[in-house]
Amino acid sequence: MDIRTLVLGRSPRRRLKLAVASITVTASIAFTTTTASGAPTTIDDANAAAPLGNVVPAPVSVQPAADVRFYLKSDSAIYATGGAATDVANLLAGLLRTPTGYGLPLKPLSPSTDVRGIALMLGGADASTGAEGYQLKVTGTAVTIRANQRQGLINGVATLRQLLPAKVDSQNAVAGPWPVQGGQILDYPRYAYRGALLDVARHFFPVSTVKRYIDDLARYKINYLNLHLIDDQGWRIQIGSWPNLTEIGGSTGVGGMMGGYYTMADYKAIVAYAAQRGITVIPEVEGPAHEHAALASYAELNCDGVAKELYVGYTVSPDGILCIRKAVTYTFLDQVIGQLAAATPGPYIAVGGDETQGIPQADLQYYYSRVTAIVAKYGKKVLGWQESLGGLAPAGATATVWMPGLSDDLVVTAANAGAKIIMAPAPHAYLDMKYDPETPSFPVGNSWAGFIDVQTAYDWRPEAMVAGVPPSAIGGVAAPLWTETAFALDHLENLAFPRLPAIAEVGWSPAATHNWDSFKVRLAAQGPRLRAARVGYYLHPTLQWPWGS
Ligand code: TNX
Repeated sequence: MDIRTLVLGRSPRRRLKLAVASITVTASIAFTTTTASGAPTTIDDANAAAPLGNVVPAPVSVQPAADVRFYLKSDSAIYATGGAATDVANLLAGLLRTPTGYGLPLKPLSPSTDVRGIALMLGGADASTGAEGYQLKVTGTAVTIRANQRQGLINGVATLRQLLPAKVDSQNAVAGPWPVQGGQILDYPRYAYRGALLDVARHFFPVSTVKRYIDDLARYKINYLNLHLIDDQGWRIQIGSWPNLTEIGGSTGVGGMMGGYYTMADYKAIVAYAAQRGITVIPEVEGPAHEHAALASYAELNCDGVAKELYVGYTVSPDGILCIRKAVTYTFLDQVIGQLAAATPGPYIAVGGDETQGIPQADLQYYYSRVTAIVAKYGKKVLGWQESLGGLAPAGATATVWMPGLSDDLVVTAANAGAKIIMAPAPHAYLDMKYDPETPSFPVGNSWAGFIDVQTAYDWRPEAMVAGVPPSAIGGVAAPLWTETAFALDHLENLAFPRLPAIAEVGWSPAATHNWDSFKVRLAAQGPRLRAARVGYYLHPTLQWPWGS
């Protein structure tokens, strides 16, 4: 597919669509006071309980009880059955104390407890909830979230936050009331892998920015974060036995800007912060391409024994390929992967493997067999990009498709032989693409995979991306945020929101609930929440954003 034709061919139609949409939005602001979903459009509505189903991603099943209301009050408590439930209760209390100004003490929960507030119960949930699902029940006196595993309680908490009025995201104490609509929700994910990727290599971002992005992701039940720690333009993780990687390789970034790196302690802090919020960090060690920063840091890693100049270009370095047949390459990878594996409780190490076109297949196979053995030695599983499927043993491998059409034969063969496939198709899921030619404004945003408006981010089916991949081989979806053109938190958030929630819904919600007309109303209702939380987002003109957005 010629990507340039696609982009140029779409733009006149898109302009027309945007023009029509902005007329509709203007009209709705002037004349409408309620939307079909009941999303708040006036100041008074913003204090109301959200309709029970007004959640992103859409839950599996919602049964509202029209006349029932729960109110969180100053004397409410948060109850938990101990252990992991108490950890999650702590997380919830931390989220609710600031906006409500209430004490919300934590109390133990037993079958005889008279609950006046919110109860988190581990165990006894419907079997359909699986490892990550939950049941949420709202009566006049209690909100009860029940799950069989910790992850399910965390997901239930993410839902409850969206059922409280939007002001629950305020950064300071605000007046109640704090109603929640009565009824029941039963919910669990369609796919076990709902990933995001943050590129901290092209431009380095401080720990505080990564934590903030983790907070943003957790709202939408994202459960994996691929931290892209290494690329041509920068090496971002301190490796004890190889200090030049960060001293030299971490000193710069795209355009020579925003160098920096994480110490192992920083990395562990990020991993722990994410884990508390239900997100498993996957460290990514690129290779054999995209390794220019390492080759600039150590002469001996180069085939000719000469260290390269640092690379600060925008695209992939043509010289960033590891010396595949040199023994020291694998001593190096063993130590890097070993140290990262020791600091990573999650099951995956991402081994990169993209943009290896031009490297002989035999070399690629040799490289992947060595790297796979190293990852396995440290007790982890490999996650690669689609090109790596030519070299990875399919059983036990997981690979991400970023460009349907690029290597479909490899993907189909591997998927049929047991590999798990994650779908992150660039024309739908690459958050670094612009929304339209002017948004975000220059210099932020790419367009090589097309412009991605909110509907394009939402309207795609993982099972239809690569013909011949059995639906059972699809492990999930991912939303990468590459940062060649993004270098501030504000850039990251305005690219990710509101498209990331769209991709999160594709990954979480049953295919049967997929409906743009319903989604766009639920998504727009996130506006006042993101605004209150001071999360940057693009007020995309095709959505009818309610009051407070
Ligand atoms: C392609 S996707 C890349 C990245 C770039 C991205 C920019 C992939 C596996 N490779 O290295 O950052 O495009 O959109």
